[in-house]
Amino acid sequence: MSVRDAISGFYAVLDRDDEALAHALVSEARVLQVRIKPHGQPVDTADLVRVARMARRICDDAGAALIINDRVDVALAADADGVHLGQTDLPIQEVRTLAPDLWIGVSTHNLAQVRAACEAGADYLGFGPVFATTTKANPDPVQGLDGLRAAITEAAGRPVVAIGGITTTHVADIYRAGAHAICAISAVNSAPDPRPAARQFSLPRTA
Ligand code: 3NM
Repeated sequence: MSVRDAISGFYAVLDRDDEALAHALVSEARVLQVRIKPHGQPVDTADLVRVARMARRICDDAGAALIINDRVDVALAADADGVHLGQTDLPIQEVRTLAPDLWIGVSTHNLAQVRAACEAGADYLGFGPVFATTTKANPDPVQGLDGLRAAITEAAGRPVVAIGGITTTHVADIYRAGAHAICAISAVNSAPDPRPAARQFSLPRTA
């Protein structure tokens, strides 16, 4: 699968060690990111690798791509397809040297960061928070749909994942803005039944 095929529609995030949740998420997504930070705190590396390998197996069965948040070492240990970097993680060039085969996604929160990530060769971008979020510790300022549209223009065709406070009421507006994918963590992972919740964030099919 190419990064462009993966970053399309619902971008799922596994935020806890929960095999049933992983199954539900990949049934509605082409990509699953492992991001486990309870209360904003990182977990033990050994635990993270165990969860990442569980996710790898489930992604393989479902034909989904696996991306690990922040940690290149864990991405390599779990044979992931990619790593997702924050603004304070290893620079893209360093990750390319260490792991030339990994896709690299970068979290961006303003146009300058979008420009820098594109110039450094990111394979895809996260952009947000589009709306207010309580999931991330110390989120950046809300960017709104106008900010998202500007980021997509700046990204010049590179896949953009909209993130931050996104609920089902925003889906049409976000795809209309030109986003390639939507990441919604609390709206899906905290739903009583995550699978139908996830389905609502998929790209609308053109008949
Ligand atoms: N990154 P929810 S916002 C992990 O702005 C993350 O880059 C963000 O969770 C960013 O869908 C965010 O529950 C949290 O708001 C997204």
